[in-house]
Amino acid sequence: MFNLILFGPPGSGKGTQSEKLIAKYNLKHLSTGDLLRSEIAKKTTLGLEAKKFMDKGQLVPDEVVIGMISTALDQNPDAAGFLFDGFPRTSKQAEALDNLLKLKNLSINVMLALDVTEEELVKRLLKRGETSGRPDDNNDQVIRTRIHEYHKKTSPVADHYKKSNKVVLVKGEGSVDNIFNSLAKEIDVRLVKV
Ligand code: B4P
Repeated sequence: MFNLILFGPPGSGKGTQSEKLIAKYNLKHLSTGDLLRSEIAKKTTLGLEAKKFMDKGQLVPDEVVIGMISTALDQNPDAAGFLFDGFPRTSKQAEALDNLLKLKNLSINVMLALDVTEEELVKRLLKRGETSGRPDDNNDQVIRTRIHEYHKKTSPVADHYKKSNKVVLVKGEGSVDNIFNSLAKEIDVRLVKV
């Protein structure tokens, strides 16, 4: 089993690259952003609560997303591996993920971290906001809050996995295909060792 975290700030290409990676490597895609947006669309209690945070560009409370991932792991016992997209986003979530995987005798194989400048992130998100209908994409201030949350709460997650030498930085600017090839190269060298 191969378990991968695709890491990076908002707008770095996690969702974009995840779609291509799951197709090539037959991994189960677990995107907390997508899971939360689906709860919002269904107007569940969890979704309505999460929306309050997401619309402001803030992270949703840890317990909510950890619970969602725990359920998703249990629901996919036969997966060939997982691609975690947008999770973990805090040190507490990283510890919880390690523990949940350990209970199943699993672990993270690698964290691929997309490196993109802030100027490019804001440009991409504002552009997506023109068509996505996502309230967190079409406001410059909300986008800046998301990037601030990333620096304050999410970037320490990379330090957590650096301790076990699992982090690889990948240039996240350029064509989608070139970035995909760089990511695939890093996965391929690790897959032969599994
Ligand atoms: P997410 O859904 O995870 O989304 P994201 O960070 O905005 O974007 P992503 O990185 O996937 O987007 P992509 O670059 O692919 O989070 C949304 C919100 O949910 C968070 O702010 C938070 O409130 C909440 N949340 C989610 N997970 C959470 C957690 N674990 N804990 C707490 N809260 C959580 O796409 C961006 C744009 O760039 C697209 O338009 C794309 O087309 C474009 N793009 C991609 N690659 C490009 C390239 N190479 N060149 C040019 N443009 C490119």
